Amino acid sequence: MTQLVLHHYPVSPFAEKIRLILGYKQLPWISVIIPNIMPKPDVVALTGGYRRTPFLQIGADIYCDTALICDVLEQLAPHPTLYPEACKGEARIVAQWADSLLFPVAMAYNFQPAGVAQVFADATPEQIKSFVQDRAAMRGGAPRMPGPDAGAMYKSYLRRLANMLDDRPFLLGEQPSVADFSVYHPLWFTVNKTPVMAGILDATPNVRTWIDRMAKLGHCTSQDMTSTQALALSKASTPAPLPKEAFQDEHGIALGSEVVVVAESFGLEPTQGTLLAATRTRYVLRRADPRAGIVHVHFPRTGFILKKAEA
Ligand SMILES: N[C@@H](CCC(=O)N[C@@H](CS)C(=O)NCC(=O)O)C(=O)O
Repeated sequence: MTQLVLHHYPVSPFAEKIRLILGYKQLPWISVIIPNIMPKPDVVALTGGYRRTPFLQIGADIYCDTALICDVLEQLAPHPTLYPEACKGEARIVAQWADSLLFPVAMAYNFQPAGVAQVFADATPEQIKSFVQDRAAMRGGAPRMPGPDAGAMYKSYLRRLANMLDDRPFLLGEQPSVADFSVYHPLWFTVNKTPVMAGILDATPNVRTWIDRMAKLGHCTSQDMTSTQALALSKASTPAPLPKEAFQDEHGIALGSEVVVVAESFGLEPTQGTLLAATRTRYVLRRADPRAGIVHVHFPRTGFILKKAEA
């Protein structure tokens, strides 16, 4: 039985996307709680640099980015599907819209002073300062969208979602798809982590009902593991056979080259390793770490940049 180890922390919206998919697919999982700001030495030992949350570990294979994690979970457990045949293109497109456009708007709205006070109710001023500095560095110093502008955009987005839900229980039909999980996670944050901001949903009651419908999918069951145990698991494991799909060379970089993969935005910590596979949809890098052993780190092509490592 494949052991699915999710590295995450409770308030992470993108982690909630994956926790709920594990619930939908009824896949039991192992929970490793990771820090929400740098430094993350045990994370980086496994990923080689990538620091975003969540990532999935299966033995000595590390899967970065929730879009790729969705594909991995779909391969392991195709039913119920995240990509219903009738809407598989729309499902991925709406999911990408939600992860890249709805999410930052919702979070800029949620992180207005009243929401911040709720999220950080138990934090010290130093912890709040460290969090703010960490996220500003992740954005490359770019300011967060102003709250009132984010609020106006969030309202428009919620109206569009309400229109989609007028005549169906889920965004694209009778069953949930990956689109529902990507739209859900920022709204989950509004309702559950910054409830003082949740009045914005009053104008779209069918979105509220849909949130409740999604929440009922649950998280299946999980067991705790420490990050030290996760590193030992990786070291004791052998990476899975490589994907069989053909090599797709877009860069003039041969397999076996030393490369660097970095996200195209937000969290630009590079992962360096040997390029083992570059399929239509993903890269696989091999790296060696004293604590994690030989690890294969997987990235989706979408949202990531591949370069030859500097000699
Ligand atoms: N495109 C990424 C986005 C992940 C992301 O931005 N996650 C946030 C947390 S919800 C993050 O990494 N924050 C910084 C951190 O946890 O260190 C994905 O789909 O996995």
